[in-house]
Amino acid sequence: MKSFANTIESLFHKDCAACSNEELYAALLTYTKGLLQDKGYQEGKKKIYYISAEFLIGKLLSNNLINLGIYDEIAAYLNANGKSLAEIEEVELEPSLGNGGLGRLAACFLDSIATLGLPGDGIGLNYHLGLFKQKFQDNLQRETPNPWITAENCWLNPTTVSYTVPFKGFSLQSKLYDIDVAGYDNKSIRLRLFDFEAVDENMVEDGISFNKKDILHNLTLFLYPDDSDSDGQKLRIYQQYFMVSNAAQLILDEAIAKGSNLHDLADYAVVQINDTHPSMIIPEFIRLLTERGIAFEEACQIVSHVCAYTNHTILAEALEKWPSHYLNEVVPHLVPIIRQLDARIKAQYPQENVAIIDKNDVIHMAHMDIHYGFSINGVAALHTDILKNSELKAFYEIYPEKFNNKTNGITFRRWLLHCNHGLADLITSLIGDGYKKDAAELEKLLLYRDQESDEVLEKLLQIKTDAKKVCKKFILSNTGVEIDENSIFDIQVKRLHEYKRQQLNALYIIYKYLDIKRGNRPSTPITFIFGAKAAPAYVIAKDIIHLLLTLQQLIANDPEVAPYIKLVMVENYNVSAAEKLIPACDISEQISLASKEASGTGNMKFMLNGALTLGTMDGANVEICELVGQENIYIFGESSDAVIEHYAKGDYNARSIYESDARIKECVDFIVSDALLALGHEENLFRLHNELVNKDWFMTLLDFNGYAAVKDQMLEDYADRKTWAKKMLVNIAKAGFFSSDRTIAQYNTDIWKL
Ligand code: 26Q
Repeated sequence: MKSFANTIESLFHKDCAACSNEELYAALLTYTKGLLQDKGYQEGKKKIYYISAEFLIGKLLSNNLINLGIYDEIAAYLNANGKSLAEIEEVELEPSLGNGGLGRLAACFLDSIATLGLPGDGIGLNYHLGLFKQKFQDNLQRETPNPWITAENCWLNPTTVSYTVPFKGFSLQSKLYDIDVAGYDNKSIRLRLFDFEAVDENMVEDGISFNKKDILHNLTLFLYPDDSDSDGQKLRIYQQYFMVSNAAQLILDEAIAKGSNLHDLADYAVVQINDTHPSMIIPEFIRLLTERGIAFEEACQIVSHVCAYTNHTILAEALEKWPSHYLNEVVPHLVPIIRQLDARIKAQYPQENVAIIDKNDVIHMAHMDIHYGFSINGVAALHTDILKNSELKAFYEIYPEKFNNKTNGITFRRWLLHCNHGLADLITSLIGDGYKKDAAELEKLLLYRDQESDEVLEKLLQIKTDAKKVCKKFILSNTGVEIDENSIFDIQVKRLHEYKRQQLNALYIIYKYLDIKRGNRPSTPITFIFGAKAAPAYVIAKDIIHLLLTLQQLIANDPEVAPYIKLVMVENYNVSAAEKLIPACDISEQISLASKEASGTGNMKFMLNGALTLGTMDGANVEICELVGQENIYIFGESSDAVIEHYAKGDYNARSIYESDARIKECVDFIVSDALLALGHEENLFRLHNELVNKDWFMTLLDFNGYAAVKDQMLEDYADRKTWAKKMLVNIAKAGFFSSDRTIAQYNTDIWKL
């Protein structure tokens, strides 16, 4: 640790013990950045460019120390000097450059690309303000700006790379910043974030509002500004085009530098398009290639061998479609190219449902990706099946060979080694540390289940209790609420969306509340933990947050109920909060309406940390269930086939369930009971009540009884600690499949071929 001591000395002219946590963070950053650069970058003729509007990387310090193999050494050195690495980590601001699953997946993929030693770059935007910070006020969500870039002490490395990006009426000169991503025991790769100089952080007014039309000052100011109005949507197109034009120029430059004549671009570059947000890279490539003298037809061929598309959602409203006049106002030079791409398709496939431009002159970005990409993948087996057999059926019939599945994964460096040292150490003591590079080795843990090793099972339970104590501290500082580490931790953390059905969980809590009032007390106290941000313009999602916060208050104030159940809603749920919550979880809530959650990745993180899943047969839950077996997971709810049929027939009727089932009616009506109205807002609660009774688009009431029965069973099963611990062990042992190293290896074998 001499070299680290030298860094401290040269920066601050004093020794470690005399430094503040802020100074030590600065020293660690300088030291780590130096080591990352010294490692060098993965090189190769052909490179994967993972283009994404989001990279939800989270804090980087500890992860880098782990991947550099110096975490333990640094932690011990700091300890010896009376310092705590965990406390120093608090100094770092989290870069929340993503909304949720899609952005976090991109971050996990970078870790795995680097760890597997593949030449690759992530390409995105350097948003100055990440996803808004969430504050609770009067039981409502408030949004405030979320800055993460500090003048000094930041992971961004400025570069001299710069491109001109043409828009209607003006051009912008970009500036590229890099963040190094260390492979675990391997070289680094780069996350390349494009920005421009004139961004004005002072233009943010009260909350997170700002002038959406002032593109010359706001282009990279915010991650996904509220796009509920047309100015927001246009800003989004400005951002997307800025991202992909820079990306395309960079990719062509790098290929040429390695000897490409551009006709052979596919030998040098493969582009993974992360959902449709970067889809304009297809016409942009064609624009740049034709500018360089390549004929249009050949340019189409070249692009079709370079671009591959990943679909992350089956919700129709999330599939991007832009009226062509929007693109005309922002990037008019792309529109004739897209029209030509569309004309080629219409000539070959006259049916309207596969057209790029529909009869209303709206451009379907996903359709362009499917026609002009060579691979289309879903993110879990069920999701890919639904794409093939229903959502994208017409395309699957044209291009069956393009469709493939790549079940998502998570990086075990962050989601086990970093966030759960206790569990990682236990696993290492039992099966060695081969699992850190080959996650399939976790299956060796099954031996201890088969042997019914009391010692191992007890250790596992003790590690869970320890994690609950850490989580308890976090929740106290985050919310001011004190929770009981001996209670059952039931956790649902994810974006707030009706299809994810936080409202189903809330109805169960109401049922439990009423049941306790009637004298039926649970034998073990339960802590229901939520964390979720709602999109600023998503009214019902915000109403659900309001319900949860109001319920939290009601339960805490009720001495008859408070000893048995507690509800706590964590403020500003983000990656750092996830790292504290996931290791502490007993019951992992994965309760989306079957067919709606493309994969989920939180489900994998919880399983890896020894939580048992309570879930529907949706997304990757299906594969979790197959791996652990029915006896190690708690499944309920309508099947995806049945749900798809309900939608097709339009035969779901929430009101008839509400009227015919007394328990459901009682729970739903409690939302507008005097008790809740006394604490909450009439407008929000009545709107939500009305939504559930008269619409309930995501079929909450349909699954309520199944959910309540299985959850009750699960809470009862918790009491048999040994049997529960065996189930935990099986879940950990079977989690190896969900390593993003496996996912990335499959992308490489089947799609990228590096
Ligand atoms: C689209 C149009 C206009 C404005 C915003 C958007 C938009 C923004 C973000 C659409 C989608 C997203 C994010 C989607 C997302 O996070 N999907 C999740 O991807 C995960 C990784 O594959 C899956 O595990 C989740 O199931 C899926 O919901």
